[in-house]
This record gives sequence, structure tokens and C-alpha cells, in this order.
Amino acid sequence: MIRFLSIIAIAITVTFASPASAGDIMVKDSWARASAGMARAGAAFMVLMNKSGAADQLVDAKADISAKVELHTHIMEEGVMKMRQVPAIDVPANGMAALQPGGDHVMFMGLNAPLKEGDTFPLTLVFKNAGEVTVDVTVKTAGAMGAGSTKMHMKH
Ligand SMILES: [Cu+2]
Repeated sequence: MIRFLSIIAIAITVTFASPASAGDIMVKDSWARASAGMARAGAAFMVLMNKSGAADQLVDAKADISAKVELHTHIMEEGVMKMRQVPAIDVPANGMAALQPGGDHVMFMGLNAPLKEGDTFPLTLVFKNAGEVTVDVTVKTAGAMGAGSTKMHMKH
């Protein structure tokens, strides 16, 4: 029975990953989209909240699920949405940055294996001021547009 309960406890921990913090930066609602078919690329999204009066930047991301991990944004070029690598993603002072489909995201190039719904994997985010924090990223369905029922209360 104790063994059974501990398995449930682990499952709950994985399913409802609590926000993680590095210094004044809090990371919440981290998720990734399941990769479609044989696609070798994937993307992760999350909300970065900055409780400091100084602006910060997400400058790097590390994970061992793919050959490369890059910071990306989307831009419109001649009427077409394209992804572009960026050196950093700004997190405003006392504000937030939302990484979401169609906008900024963490990109995984050359996935070692497909990202399957329900999987979780560790992702280390590196901030210019706040340092490093590792979060558990939950994989959602390929069509998912958000982290689920969690609402964002903070605006800037
Ligand atoms: Cu991308």
C-alpha cells in the first residue's frame, strides 16, 4: 500500500509541476507540443515572471532531448509566418514574457525521439541576471495552444 501511494505521489508531482524560480524569475506553465509524425523539431512554451525592478533576459536553454536547443521567435515576412533564432528573449522589470505558439519559443532541433503527449523532460533556462533554473516540461497534444486551464493574472 505504501508503495502504491508513493507511485501516486510521483505521478502527481509530474503532472502538476509547480512553478520553479531562479532569483527573481519565476517560470510557470511550461509545456511542449507533441511532435507530429516523423518531425525532428519541437517547441516548448512557458510564462516567465520577473519580480525584480530590473529587466532580465532569457539568454540560453539546455535540454538533452535534441541535438540543438535554440531561442526562437516568429516574424511576418512577405505575408508568411517564419521562425527566426534570437540571441535572447526579454523579460521586462516587474513584468512577464509569455512564450506561446505563434510567438517566442524554445526550439528543439534534431529530436532524439518524438515528443509524446504525457511525457515530461527537464529543460534548463539560463537568465542573464537570475542565473539558471531547471523546469519540468509537460508534453501536450500536437494541437494544444496553451498550458491548460491555468489563467494568467499578471499583466504589464
Ligand atoms: Cu522555432
